[in-house]
Amino acid sequence: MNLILYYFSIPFWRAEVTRISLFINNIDFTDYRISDSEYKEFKKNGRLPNGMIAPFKQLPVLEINGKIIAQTSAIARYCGKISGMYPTNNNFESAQIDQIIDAAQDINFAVTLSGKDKDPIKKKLAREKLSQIHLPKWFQFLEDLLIENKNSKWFVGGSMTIADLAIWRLIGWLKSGLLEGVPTSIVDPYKNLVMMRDEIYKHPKIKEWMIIKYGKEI
Ligand SMILES: N[C@@H](CCC(=O)N[C@@H](CS)C(=O)NCC(=O)O)C(=O)O
Repeated sequence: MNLILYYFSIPFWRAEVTRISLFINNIDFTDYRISDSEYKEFKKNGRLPNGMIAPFKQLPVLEINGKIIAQTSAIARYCGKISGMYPTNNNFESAQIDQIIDAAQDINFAVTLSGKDKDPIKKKLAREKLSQIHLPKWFQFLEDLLIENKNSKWFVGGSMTIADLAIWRLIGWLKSGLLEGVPTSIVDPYKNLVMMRDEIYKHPKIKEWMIIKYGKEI
């Protein structure tokens, strides 16, 4: 199978959930990182470097044997299935994973919305609301789901799934300090989220990925 993932050269959850699920399970793929000039072209007409058109003119997209699939969640599920990080024979557990990935989409949307206002005062207020109300609410929901799964430190079942990878990388973004008005300590009160995150860092292939791609643990 020929797999090519197109995304920017950043460790953002939308791409990392897929890249890492493939990498740590030794599934060959091309990690195509779009350059600035390629993205300029892409913005004009949705054309990818391979000449094909992305269906929603958004990234990430995954090329599978010459055909294109878009949408983070669809791509993550596809790669989760082929890498063994998304169940193919347990509909309940797969729906449990879906609800986490959909929550990641909702959180991402709330963050993007809070940064949209051009007026710096309005943006500051939106980011305060995000940090003090919206993110704590979402983190508590996620924390409760982790507590509910008494079997393990993971969101679903007894092993790491694409749900854990997605939230781990989403949290990495939210606590990175790159988001104006969002403190780097934002996740600290949620002990189970922190434990899940720490557990991911113990995975030797994930350590290897970070060193190869980013030169350090991120
Ligand atoms: N619903 C899409 C959203 C993807 C998305 O917003 N991608 C951003 C980059 S992170 C993008 O391509 N933005 C350009 C645009 O929407 O025109 C998904 O889940 O993949």
